[in-house]
Amino acid sequence: MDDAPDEAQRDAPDAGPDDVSAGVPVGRRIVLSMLGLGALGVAFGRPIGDGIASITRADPTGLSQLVPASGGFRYYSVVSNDPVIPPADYRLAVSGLVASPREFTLAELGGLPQTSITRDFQCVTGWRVSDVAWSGVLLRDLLAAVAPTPQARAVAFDSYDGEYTESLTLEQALRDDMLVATSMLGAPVTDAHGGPVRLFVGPMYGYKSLKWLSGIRLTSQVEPGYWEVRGYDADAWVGGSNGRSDEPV
Ligand SMILES: Nc1nc2c(c(=O)[nH]1)N[C@H]1C(S)=C(S)[C@@H](COP(=O)(O)O)O[C@H]1N2
Ligand SMILES: [Mo]
Repeated sequence: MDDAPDEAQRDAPDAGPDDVSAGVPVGRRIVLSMLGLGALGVAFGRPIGDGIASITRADPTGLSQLVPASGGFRYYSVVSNDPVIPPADYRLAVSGLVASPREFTLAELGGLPQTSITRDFQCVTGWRVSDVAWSGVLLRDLLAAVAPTPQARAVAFDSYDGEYTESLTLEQALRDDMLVATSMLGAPVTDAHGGPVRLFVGPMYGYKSLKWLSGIRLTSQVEPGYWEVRGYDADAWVGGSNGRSDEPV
C-alpha cells in the first residue's frame, strides 16, 4: 500500500497523527478547516480542486497511538469535541421512508441477531489494518425491523458529532458486509473509535464507516456524505474508486 507523499499531503480522510509532525498546531489546522478548500489550496501551493481539504484533527493527547486496542488504526474526527455517549443513553433513530420508524437502545440492538465479520480496514489515504474483527447487527437485519417502503432507494447516516454524514444505496445497504457495529477488535467500540455504535462498511474505504452513529434515514436517493461533497467517491469500493489501486479487502 504505497502512499505517495503527494497523496498524503493533499488529502483528507486522513490527517491523523502524521500531521503533527508537519508542525502545524491543531488550533491552526482547525482555523484552516474553517477557511475551507481555498485556504488549503494556497497553503499547499496547489490549484483548488486538485485535492480535497483535510481537516481531521489529531488526538490532542497523543495517547491514541499508545493504546494497544487501537490496533494500528489512526484516529479520525472532523470535530474538535468528540461525542462521549454513555451506553445507557445511547439511542439509534431509524426514520424516513419506513413503515415503522423507531428508536433502538443499545440493549435492543443487542437483542437483534448478531453478526461477526473479520476483514482488513483500509483508509483512502493508504493505511490498512489487517483482519479487524467486528460484530453487531447487519444493517439489513435492522432495516428489516423497520420495513423500508417501496420508495426507499438509499440510506443516509448521521453522527452524534453533528457534522459527519454518510450514505449508501439501498442495494449496497442490503449486502451481507454492512454492519451496525457495537464491537470492534474484540471489545465494545471505544469512544475514540465511534462507540458505542458505529457503522462498518466492509468493502469500502474507511470514510464510509461513520462513527458515533445517531440516525439512519431511508431516502429516495443518495445524499452525498461529508467527504463526498468534498470530492470523494460515494461508491467507495476499496481498489475500485478514488483513483486508487489497492487490493480489495
Ligand atoms: N463521525 C466520523 N466518522 C468517521 C470519520 C470522522 O472523521 N468522523 N472518519 C472516517 C475515516 S476517513 C476513517 S479512515 C475511519 C477511521 O476510523 P477510526 O477513527 O476508528 O480509526 O473513520 C471514518 N468515520
Ligand atoms: Mo480515512
